[in-house]
Amino acid sequence: MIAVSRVDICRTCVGVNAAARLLTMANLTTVDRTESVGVVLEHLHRDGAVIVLDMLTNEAREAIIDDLAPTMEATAPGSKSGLETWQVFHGSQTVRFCGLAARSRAFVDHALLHPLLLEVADAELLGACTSYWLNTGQVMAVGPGENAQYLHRDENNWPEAINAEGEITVSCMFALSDFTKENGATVVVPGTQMLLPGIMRGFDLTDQKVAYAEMPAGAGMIYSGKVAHGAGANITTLQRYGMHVSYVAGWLRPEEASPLHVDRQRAAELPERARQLLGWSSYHSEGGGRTWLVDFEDAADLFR
Ligand SMILES: O=C(O)CCC(=O)C(=O)O
Repeated sequence: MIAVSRVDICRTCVGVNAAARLLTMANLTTVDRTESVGVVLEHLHRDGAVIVLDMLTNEAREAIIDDLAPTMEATAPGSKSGLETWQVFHGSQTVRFCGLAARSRAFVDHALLHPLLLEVADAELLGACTSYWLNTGQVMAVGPGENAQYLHRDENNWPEAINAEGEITVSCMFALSDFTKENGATVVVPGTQMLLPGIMRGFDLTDQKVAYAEMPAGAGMIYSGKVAHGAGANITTLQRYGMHVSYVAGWLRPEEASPLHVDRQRAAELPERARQLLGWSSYHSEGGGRTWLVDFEDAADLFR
């Protein structure tokens, strides 16, 4: 998840070499799902990421896996773009697909509308917007033999909108299978969320502390749009099954065009809050205009 124009910059500034991978000196904090949002935010602000156990019950996780199984089976690993930049970024052994809300009601109920994740997104994003929406819901299933992805910041999708003081995007990597250092657990560089935008050029990663988001299935890593991270290498024989969910400020264009996946009929079956997150409602700026309207009215009115 990175703007094409930033790829080369990021590769030089936070690219990871094998030596750096061995320097596992940092940790991310793991908290229970029962922990307060205040504590979750404290760790998120300090490290740029925090792992929360039991974000998904076993039942919810299995329901999502079942719903996504046909697409998982039908999707070949690797990038479909034909562009080298994206082939490198997406990874030749990684299965990726979006449109999760169209494919899985369990995704909507348990991930898109996850109460803790929405509380975190409220706290992180509502300073920069009056509402936020889904950036992307994406399967990121790292296959055996995959190389480590180069590290990047998700907010670099919107370089013109980056705000040094606050977040424009926040994410969660849900572990649909166990995440281990060996099978490609997300690599995070704690503290990099505090570096100024653009300061990463020339950044010497070997001096940094690298953490691996090792977590059991059902857990989720909530992370800042500013923290340097990327998928780890998978040296096992099994797939690491991750599911990324991110939100972005409502005045920014999301990575994924959700309403082109979730059509009006499907949207009508979903809770109102899910429809709003999926682009079936309009944006009202603070004291300013409204955008994403349908015949000058809020898109949400289509369902009233
Ligand atoms: O799969 C992961 O652990 C992270 C992948 C990632 O950050 C991305 O593709 O944008």
